[in-house]
Amino acid sequence: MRGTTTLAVLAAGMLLGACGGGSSNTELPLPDTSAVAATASASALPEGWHRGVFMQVFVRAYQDSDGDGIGDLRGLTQRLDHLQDLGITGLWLMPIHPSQDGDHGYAVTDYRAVTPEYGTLADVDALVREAHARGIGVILDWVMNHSAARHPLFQQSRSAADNRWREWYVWQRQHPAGWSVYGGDPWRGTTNGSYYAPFWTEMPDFNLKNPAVVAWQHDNLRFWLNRGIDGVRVDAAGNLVENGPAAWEHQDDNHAVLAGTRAVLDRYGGRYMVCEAPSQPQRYAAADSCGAAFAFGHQNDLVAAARGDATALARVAAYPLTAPEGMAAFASNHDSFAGQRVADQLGGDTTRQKLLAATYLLQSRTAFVFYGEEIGMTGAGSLDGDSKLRVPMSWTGERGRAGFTTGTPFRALAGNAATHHVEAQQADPASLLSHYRAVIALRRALPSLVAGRYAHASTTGLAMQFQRRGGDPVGDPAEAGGAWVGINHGDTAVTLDLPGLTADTRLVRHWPAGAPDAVADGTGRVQVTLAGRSFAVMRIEPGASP
Ligand SMILES: [Ca+2]
Ligand SMILES: [Ca+2]
Repeated sequence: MRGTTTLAVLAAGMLLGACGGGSSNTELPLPDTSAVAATASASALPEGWHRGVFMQVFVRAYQDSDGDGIGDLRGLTQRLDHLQDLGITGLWLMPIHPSQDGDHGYAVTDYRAVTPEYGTLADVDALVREAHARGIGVILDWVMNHSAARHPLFQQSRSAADNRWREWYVWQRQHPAGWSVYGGDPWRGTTNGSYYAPFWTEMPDFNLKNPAVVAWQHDNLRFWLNRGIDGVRVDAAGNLVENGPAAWEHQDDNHAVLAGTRAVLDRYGGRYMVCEAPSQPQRYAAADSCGAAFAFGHQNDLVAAARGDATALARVAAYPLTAPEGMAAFASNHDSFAGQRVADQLGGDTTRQKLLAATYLLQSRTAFVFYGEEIGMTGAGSLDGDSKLRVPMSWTGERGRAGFTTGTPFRALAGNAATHHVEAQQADPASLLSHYRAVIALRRALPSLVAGRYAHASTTGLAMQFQRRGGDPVGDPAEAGGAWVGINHGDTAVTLDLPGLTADTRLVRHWPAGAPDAVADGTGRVQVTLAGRSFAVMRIEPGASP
């Protein structure tokens, strides 16, 4: 079904793209709208690879390899061992294309190229090859909703009302009235009409009702999938199609567009797609839409719970009970609307950061760590806005450079770069970095923590417990086995009754090391005591009796 739909869309796109009438302005650069056929198929990664822990990487800020002060793909490749050592099995690269913004990269000027600041296509190939060799998949940010105003397609489109690419963007001859998107007028006036650009004057929205545009974006996608890219993170998924001043977000059309994108990926196999839709994440995680989405909202509760908010903790415990399986957990990201860096929100309290990490990494099938979160990196106090969140990674205590570059960093370092960096935490078993490594290792030691059904969740004051039942690849059809997790944000010890266990169930301690195992009595009753501000993980081994 999906394949047929894609072919039909492609055919419609060729008609509109090649024979759509209108003139092109040959004084302006001509866009590359050539078709790209699928040439690669099998994934280089194991089945289900995306059920793991991703690192969200801002390439510009991760590692500079040539001393120009700007992070690049070769630098990132040099740091793959750090990521592998941490247990990371996926990378989300924020946009790597040439862009007009020169920073985050979401104002794309060429969807089939790499910004020269970051390197070359050969550097992408080398990164993917080296990542795959370490069992790490690489997904790209996918900006389907809008381009940069300087993109050749928009330069053509805005040049004249009868331009051949006019209908690739959203134009009105008369400036529409009555629109307010995120508090502003999304329409931008020109001498020959108004175009729709809700996020920034210089980021015009594509017309995704035009099948030619959708077909072209599929071509762009295949360009990267053919190179072995393992999937995409879809930017602004809630904003794809507009139907009016009261219908500019979360339109049914969005889900159809995303299902079409999903079909392009499915043609390859083993590819992952996750969507950004902050105000309706669960709808976009459905199978008829994106299939996976970031768990926006949950991150605020994770932070509030770590600060000692019992009501937020109850919401955290309950969240996975009703959320679709495709929800991808995270604690913060590159946008300040999602919150400041975790270390800033938790006042640099390492124990609170550890408990927050244990919570979302042990609750979720797929989780995303924002680069630097694993060392408690703060933002730069000297900066404002989102750039504060996107500072160079702190690798060493080197003054003014933090091991990020041999030159001058493009941006101020993290406020705590002198004290919180990888080098200082690497070999310290009590460090936050060692904690992230240990928690991710628990996911590997206990497969139910990744694949098991989330169950028996509850809170007692500031302590929460939950179980992940089944999911053991050895075979646990009755979901009798699994893992139990307890997390105590309070200062005093709490003793919890563990529900849902059968007689003589054995609880084998996996965390903390050295603590005793426990065994349920003949009625299945068992208690576990959590010290103040601590967590515990136990493997559930059913007793011999039924
Ligand atoms: Ca560089
Ligand atoms: Ca749009």
